[in-house]
Amino acid sequence: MAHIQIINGPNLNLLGKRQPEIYGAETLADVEANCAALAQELGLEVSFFQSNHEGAIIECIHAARENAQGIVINPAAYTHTSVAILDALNAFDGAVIEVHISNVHKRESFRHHSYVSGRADAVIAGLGTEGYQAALRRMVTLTAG
Ligand code: CA2
Repeated sequence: MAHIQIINGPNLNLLGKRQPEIYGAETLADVEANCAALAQELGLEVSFFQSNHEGAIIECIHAARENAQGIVINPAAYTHTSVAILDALNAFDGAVIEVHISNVHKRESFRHHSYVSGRADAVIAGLGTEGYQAALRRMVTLTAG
C-alpha cells in the first residue's frame, strides 16, 4: 500500500476559522478526516503534517524520503519564497503534487510564482479543499507499480 504524506504550511491551521470567502468553511481537521476516509477507499495510507515553521516542513520532507511514495503539499506562503523547500523536494524521489485551495493566479501577482511547481508532478489550484482529494486520486496512478 502506497504511503502518501500530506503537508500543510504556515497559517493553514486557521482554515475554517478566518477568511472563509477565500479558503472556505472546512477546518484543517475536516480536510484531514475527508482525506483519511477517501484514502481508505483508494487503498492508500496517509499521514498529515502541518507546521508554521519552514525547517519543520523540510524535516518532514526528509523523513518522507524513507517512508513515503508520494507527497501532497500545500506550502502556503512558502510556495512563493522558499528555495529550501524546493531543494528538499528535489531530494525526494517519489511523486509530488502541489495543492492550493484558492486560485492563486486570480490573486495578487506575488502569488503567481511558485518555487515548488518546477518539481511538482501536478499542480492543483482553485478547487477549494476538494483539491486535496483530487490529489489523492491522482496519487493512485502516480504511485502504482
Ligand atoms: O490557496 C492556497 O492554498 C494558498 O497556498 C494559501 C496560502 C497563501 O499564502 C498562498 O498564496 C495560497 C495562505 C494560507 C493561509 O491560510 C489561512 C486560512 C484561513 C485563515 C487565514 C489563513
